[in-house]
Amino acid sequence: MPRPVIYHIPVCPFSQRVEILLELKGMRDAVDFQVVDITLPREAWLLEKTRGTTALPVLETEEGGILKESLVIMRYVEERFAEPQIARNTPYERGIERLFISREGAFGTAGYLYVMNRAREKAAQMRETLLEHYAWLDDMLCQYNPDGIWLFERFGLAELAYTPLMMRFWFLEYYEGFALPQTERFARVARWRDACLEHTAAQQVSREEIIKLYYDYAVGSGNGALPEGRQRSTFVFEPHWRDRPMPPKDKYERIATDAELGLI
Ligand SMILES: N[C@@H](CCC(=O)N[C@@H](CS)C(=O)NCC(=O)O)C(=O)O
Repeated sequence: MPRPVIYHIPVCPFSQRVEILLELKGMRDAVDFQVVDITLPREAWLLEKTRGTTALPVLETEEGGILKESLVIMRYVEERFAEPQIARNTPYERGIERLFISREGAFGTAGYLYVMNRAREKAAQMRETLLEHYAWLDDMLCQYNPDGIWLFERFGLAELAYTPLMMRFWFLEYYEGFALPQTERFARVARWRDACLEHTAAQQVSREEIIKLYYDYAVGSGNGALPEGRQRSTFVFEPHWRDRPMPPKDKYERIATDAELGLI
């Protein structure tokens, strides 16, 4: 049976959104996920499909139609495989869901800039910026479901848009010592975050994997780029991340070698 294809980079938070959605629907096999190696230049056939852009995921329909942007792909999958429906039922609740999701880009950027920062004196401000986003999420959760866990009564699109990003932010705990303050201001969002991280539909990646693969981000090199003095990216497929040691945490002091990271 022909199926839509998603070209994706393993451990990418954006394609994980679609994986979670399919898992919630019990339809993991409805889409064929094809892995692209982020450490190599994109192949010409793929660039032809995307008209030159390199960001993934990209979905290709059975008829050859191309869709980009994980939230667009998420809505396509939700509508194409309509039952069971994961989006909210009423226009008003869908509006709240969309409003909640509307900050995912700024939230993700805040966390990624923070982990990639190499100027120690800027770290406190970056932490503050990220905390402001968490505070906004807290306020939304308090407004729409103060006593519950999720934004509504179950894990839905709002949760699956943020969960992969909050999982990547394990790199902030490890490399920056970041933790949500245990105060009233963050109590509601902490409860939501903890439940999101543990949800059975969202277990495609592990903390150890993220910490090991994103070491290069922690020393300022994103998207498979090589940090100074290194020959191999922490995103290479071999050696497998399980066989590598936990990376050093001293990101402001130096860049670890390929050997130290278990990459050769
Ligand atoms: N806003 C996009 C972001 C996609 C994105 O940044 N993907 C990363 C992988 S996690 C990527 O493809 N980076 C490599 C590149 O942009 O060339 C989405 O939601 O799909």
